[in-house]
Amino acid sequence: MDRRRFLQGATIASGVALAAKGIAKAAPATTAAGMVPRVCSTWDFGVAANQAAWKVLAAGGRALDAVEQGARVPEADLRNHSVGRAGYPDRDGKVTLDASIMDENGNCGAVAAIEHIAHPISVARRVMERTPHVLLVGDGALQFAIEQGFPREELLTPESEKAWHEWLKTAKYKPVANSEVRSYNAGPGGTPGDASNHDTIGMLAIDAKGNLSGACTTSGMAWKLHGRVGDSPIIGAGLYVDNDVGGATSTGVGEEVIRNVGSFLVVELMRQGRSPEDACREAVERILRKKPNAKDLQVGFLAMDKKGNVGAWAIQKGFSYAVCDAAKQDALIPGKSSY
Ligand code: SD4
Repeated sequence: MDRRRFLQGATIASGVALAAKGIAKAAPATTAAGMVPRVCSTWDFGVAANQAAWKVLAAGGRALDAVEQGARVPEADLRNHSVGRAGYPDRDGKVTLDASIMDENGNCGAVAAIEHIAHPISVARRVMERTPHVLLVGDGALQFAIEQGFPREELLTPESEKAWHEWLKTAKYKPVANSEVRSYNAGPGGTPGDASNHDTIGMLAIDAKGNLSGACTTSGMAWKLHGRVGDSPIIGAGLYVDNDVGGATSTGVGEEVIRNVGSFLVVELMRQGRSPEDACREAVERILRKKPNAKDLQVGFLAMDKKGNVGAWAIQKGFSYAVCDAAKQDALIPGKSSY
C-alpha cells in the first residue's frame, strides 16, 4: 500500500508542479474553510525556499509536497554551507547530512549522518512512505537512498574543502551564533573562515485544506565529530507537527534542542493555548533555565498554529525567518530573542 500511496503522491506532485507554472499568484488568500495557505522557514535563505514551496501551495497542492520542494532549494544552493550539497564537513572532512519530514497524519521519516546524497529531505520522505521505519542512519540510509534511485555524489565542494583546511589549522570546535547568515550574504567566494558552523532550514506549511506539514534539513554543526547527529532528524526535537494544533521546528545548537525535546515542547505549549511566538519563547527560556550558559549559544524556534499564525523566538539576536502567503511572497522577519 505504501508504494501505491507513494505513486499517487508522485502523480499529484507532478500535476501540482505543472499547474504551479501558470497560476502561482492565483492562490486563495483564504479558503472556504477560512484557512490561509502559508509557508514559513528559518533564516534568510528561507525566502527562496518559501517561494518554491509557495508554487505548490498556490496551485492547491499539499503542504507535504510544498515543504519537500521548499527544502530542496537550500539543499541545492552552493552558497549555503549549512544545508545539503556544499555543506561544511565534519572534522574528518566528510559531509554528513540530517533531515526529517512530517505530514498531517502524523507520518514521519528521517535520515541522519547520510553521506553522498544531495537531497536528504527526499530520502526522508521515502523512509516515511516506503518503509515501516522512521529513521535510517549512516551507511544504511545511503544504501536505501541508492536503492531508491538517488544518485551517489561528492558533496564536498572545493570551497567547503578550503574552509575545512582553514579550520584544521586550529581545529577548535566552538559553535558560532548565526554564522550562516554572514556566510550566505558573502555569496560565492565569500570568506569561508567567517562561516564556521551551522544553520538549518526548518520549514512549516499549511495548505488550502488546512493541513500542516514540516521539513527540516541540515549539514549540522560544521567540524562536528564524525557520526554526530543533531536535532534536525530527531522527530520531536528539530521538527514536530500535530495537525490538530500546529507545527514547530528549530535551528541552532541541536544538543540543547534534543535535551529539551524542543519542537514537541513548542507544539504542546500551543496545545495549552499559547500563541506560536509565546510557545517558542517559553521553549527557549526553558533551555536557558536548565542551562544558563546556553545564553552564549544560539537556538531558535519557529512555529505555525492550526490557523496559519506564525511566531518565533531565539536565544540571541540575529535569527531571522521568512513567511510567504498570497499577500506577500518574500517577507523576511527578524526573530525576537531573549538576549
Ligand atoms: C544541528 N540544529 O545539527 C542543527 C544545526 C543548526 O543553526 O540548525 N544550526 O544541531
